[in-house]
Amino acid sequence: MATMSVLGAPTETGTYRRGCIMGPAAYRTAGLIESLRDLGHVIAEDRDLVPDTVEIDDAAHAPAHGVGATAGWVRAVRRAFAQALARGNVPVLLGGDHSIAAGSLAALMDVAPGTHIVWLDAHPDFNTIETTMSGNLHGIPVAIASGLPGADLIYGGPITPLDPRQITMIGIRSVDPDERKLLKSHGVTVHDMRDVDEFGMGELIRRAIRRAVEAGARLHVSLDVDFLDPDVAPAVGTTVPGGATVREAHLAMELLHESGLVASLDLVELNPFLDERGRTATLMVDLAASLFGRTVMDRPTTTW
Ligand code: 6HN
Ligand code: MN
Ligand code: MN
Repeated sequence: MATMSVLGAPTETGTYRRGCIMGPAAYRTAGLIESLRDLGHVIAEDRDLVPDTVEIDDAAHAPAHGVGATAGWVRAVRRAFAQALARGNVPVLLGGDHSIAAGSLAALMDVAPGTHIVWLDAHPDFNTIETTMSGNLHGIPVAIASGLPGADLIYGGPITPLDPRQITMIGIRSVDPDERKLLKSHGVTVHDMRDVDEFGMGELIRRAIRRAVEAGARLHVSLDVDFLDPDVAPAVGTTVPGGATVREAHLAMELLHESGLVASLDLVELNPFLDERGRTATLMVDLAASLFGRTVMDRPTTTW
């Protein structure tokens, strides 16, 4: 059983569409805290963070927008997430848009630098402040945590960069042209939906687990709502058809749990304003419960 720090980061400055600010409240309404407690975990803290005040001239970084506000969130998240890790807690970060993962990833490199990242998303979020075409900073967290352009600006100081070879992305189906080049040149392992179709979700997750086992690394999971197919998870601004099914997502979570390596989680991009009677928030809570130990039946111990 784990001791957990549930950290809400109700931000939407990294996106173009309002509503993610309601994310943390929707997860709690959908029963996140009770679900984790029912599994035997201890919730040591459950609170929403307050962003730092950061003055940045947004106009100087166009088309990027909301730069100062996003930097303020990223810095506050980095500090709180690092503090939770340093206490030995499992941080569960509730977004908010995906820009806040720049904070959780940097915190991991501050406290547990060998950690491998399992990035479950329709998008790689590997644009830099220079390649972003939309200007939405939820498209840059992985790149800036890896020290690419935008890192100094957003973090306001040095970071220990993430080695992109520590990352496995699964579910990818929307990549920008410059982003594609960066992913290749930096050696990120990207499993697009074609890989999911061809090899199966279970095999791809097992590969990520085996890589972590070989490296002696723990795992951080970053779960973007749009990893899921929009038919089952409509509450997200950046829907892309052809995503993971409910069963594929649960299999991913259950295997990751069985690895015994998961030490932290981001739940991001939920936009409750776009939900249908809370079904997406409820599904995300069910997935988090699977990741932290809920099973239908007990299972024998798996070897990788
Ligand atoms: N997300 N690549 C697009 C952009 O605007 O840079 C989409 C980003 C989506 C962000 O998945 O969190
Ligand atoms: Mn994302
Ligand atoms: Mn996405």
